[in-house]
Amino acid sequence: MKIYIDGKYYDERKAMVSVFDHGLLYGDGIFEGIRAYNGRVFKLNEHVDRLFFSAKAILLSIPLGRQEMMEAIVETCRQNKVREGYIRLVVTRGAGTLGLNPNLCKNPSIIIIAGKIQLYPPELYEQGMEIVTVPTVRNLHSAVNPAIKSLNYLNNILAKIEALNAGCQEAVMLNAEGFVAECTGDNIFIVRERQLLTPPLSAGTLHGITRRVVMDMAVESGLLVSEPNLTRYDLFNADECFLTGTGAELAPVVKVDGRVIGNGKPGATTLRLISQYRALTKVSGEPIYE
Ligand code: PXG
Repeated sequence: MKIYIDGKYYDERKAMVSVFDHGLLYGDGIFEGIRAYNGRVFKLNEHVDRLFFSAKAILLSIPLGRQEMMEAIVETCRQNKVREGYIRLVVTRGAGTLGLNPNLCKNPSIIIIAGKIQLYPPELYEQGMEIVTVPTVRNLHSAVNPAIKSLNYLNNILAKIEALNAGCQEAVMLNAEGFVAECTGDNIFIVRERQLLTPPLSAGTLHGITRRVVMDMAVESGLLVSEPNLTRYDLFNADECFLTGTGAELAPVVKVDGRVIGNGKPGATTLRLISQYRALTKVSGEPIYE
């Protein structure tokens, strides 16, 4: 595999960053997880936009423009002959001193890895998954804003550990007020009386790109879509529940904290949205090979 680092391609054994990089020392940096389907990079513009918004929020100056960044991503796919896969885009603060001061890190580093995706097993999409609420609360807006896709994922990793310890693959994270925020690497939706509901961004959720696509698809197919604050009670009493994310796509949920959702099987609306989403990923995106 050839890894892009700051404009050059390195064999994966030689792709290295400094131990003084603040991305490593402090989690000071940002990232994106992007998918390629059928020789196209899905929602490339949206991912690059979100990367630049994250950068702005942490006062990180990305040494490439948006267009150059998109070209670097597509070229890294070409270098690795990727048609289907997962692209990890990372921008770190760069090498500095052992102190926190980011101003001493003169050169932010850009890393692009285009490889294979680790998917949930196919049975999970047929049978649905079980998730649990965990004790670790989602970061506050006034602390590390959850809208920033930062390299500091410890909040989510702690929640993931708690879910795995409970025998589940994903965790529902609540915010400090007790409202549902999101999962560790996915946004969450419920279907109730033909309406699609998902927590508002103000509840402490990432501006998920899959979330946006699903909301747009749902509106187009005549569903009512809204973003009210949701509680665990709303999840328990939903007709259907599913998660969205670049990796998971749409993953049906059939049990939350031991409560069976709907009839305990992936719901009709969820299944319809899954097939609509899959159809879209096959035909839409930035072509890698002209
Ligand atoms: N919430 C969080 C906290 C995320 O990290 C999503 C929601 C879904 O957003 P998108 O834009 O992908 O629809 C994410 C992103 C991985 C991986 O390796 C995936 C994410 C984060 C970190 C790693 O699969 N999901």
